[in-house]
Amino acid sequence: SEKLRVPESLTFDDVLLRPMESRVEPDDADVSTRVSTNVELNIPILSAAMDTVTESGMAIGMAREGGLGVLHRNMTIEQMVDEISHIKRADELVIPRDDVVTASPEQTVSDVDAMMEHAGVSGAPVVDDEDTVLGIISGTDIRPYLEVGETDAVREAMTDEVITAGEDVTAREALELMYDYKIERVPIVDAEDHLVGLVTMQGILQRREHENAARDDDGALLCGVAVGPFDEERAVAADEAGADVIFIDCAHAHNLNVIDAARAIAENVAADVVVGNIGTREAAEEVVDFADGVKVGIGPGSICTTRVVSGSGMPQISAVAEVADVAGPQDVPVIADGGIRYSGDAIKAVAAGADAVMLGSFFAGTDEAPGRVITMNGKKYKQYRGMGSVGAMKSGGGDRYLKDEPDEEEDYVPEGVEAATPYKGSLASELHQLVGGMQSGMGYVGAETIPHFKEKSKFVRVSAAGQTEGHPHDVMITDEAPNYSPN
Ligand code: RVP
Repeated sequence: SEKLRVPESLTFDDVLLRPMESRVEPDDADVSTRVSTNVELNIPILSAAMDTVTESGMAIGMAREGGLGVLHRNMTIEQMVDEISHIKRADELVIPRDDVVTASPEQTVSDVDAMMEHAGVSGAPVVDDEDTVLGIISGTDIRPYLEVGETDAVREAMTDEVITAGEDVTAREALELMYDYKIERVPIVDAEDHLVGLVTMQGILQRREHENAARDDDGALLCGVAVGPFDEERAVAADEAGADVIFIDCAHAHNLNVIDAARAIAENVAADVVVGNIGTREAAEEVVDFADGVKVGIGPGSICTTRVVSGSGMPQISAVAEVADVAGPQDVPVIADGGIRYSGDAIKAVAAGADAVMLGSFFAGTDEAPGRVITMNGKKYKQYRGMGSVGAMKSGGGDRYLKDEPDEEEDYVPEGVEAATPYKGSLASELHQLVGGMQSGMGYVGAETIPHFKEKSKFVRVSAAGQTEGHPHDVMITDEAPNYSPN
């Protein structure tokens, strides 16, 4: 039958990168990339828009390492706006006035000590009712209570020859002041000496530590946000709050109602708009004319049951390759979303045509993911659930999979499961392994940049026997490797 003449489609384990002549050392491989038309990253990695993966803590961690976190949408618009501003302000040079903890000259020393401890700061500008800076008080001025009594006024204990700077101060100038005067914080004042902000040594050092961070033109960390296709209000709010990339978050973006709604959102926001998920050439053709990026993945996710429940899906390597065939020539970046277990899978997705990859389970076990560590049988885990699972849909994410939410729990037809994933520690060490493995793949292919790698790399087909050969075999692993665990 004609019906049974079906094209073959492939996924990660079906292929390997063909090793090629190379002079590229993995460390020298440049992994910077574009995630959407106007947004560049220093590593080609995104964390998934899932309520057990990406809130502001993860997004800050991802951007500091050069990638991008995409905030999930199981939260109110107000919470989303707060989360965006938290990310945007995380690495700010000048802490704005409203966020600066200040003391008043009449407060007692013990009172201000308690206040600073509560706020987690070790010093505070002292201001009068008009916000004029009178001095600065720090832990060392008061902590030992050597020269001042607990009930003395701050006025007695503070340093009143305070070094301040103007609003246009640069990090270098602030640092010079700190070294010259042996101080750790510089209040920022306007022409009338009114407090408008604060620069701290800790803040400057933190920025220096993350040289590879993904930042916007103002130096703030990049931030991605997921919105439902029919939630233009959320998209506009995210845009106004400073989101750099808005992800239209849908399990089947080739739904033409979704495409119409996504197009309207793209016309009404300044941020880049990435449309997904899709998995075919035909779907790509519908969106490349207005999307700033496309996201690929129908059913590859570790917690996803879409293929089992609906009988529909596209093995991920084929899906990425099909979409890239259409998006590549239009210069629209492609993101491969879901199914990545190892760094090798990530770089195979790039070889298939992706500019960046998105992962959920890989990051759900890190400290930066929301949720607490649970212990089962003496092993540590964190919760990880599909956004199409009953639990996640009940907390508001249902319209990724359904248009109308049912009233009764048994009325849900979930396309995801609720699970646990091994606890992994810090995001930075996970990313180190992931990016290092991808660079290693670029070394085997002899490509120094992601665009060159995409063009040059070739696949070989792997049989079931070849698959077995590729994993550790005929041995018992005695020490766990940081980047490998048997499935
Ligand atoms: P993985 O990295 O394999 O854990 O996959 C994460 C991806 O799975 C997400 O970015 C999303 O596209 C998809 N997902 C999220 N929830 C569900 C579901 O419930 N089916 N799928």
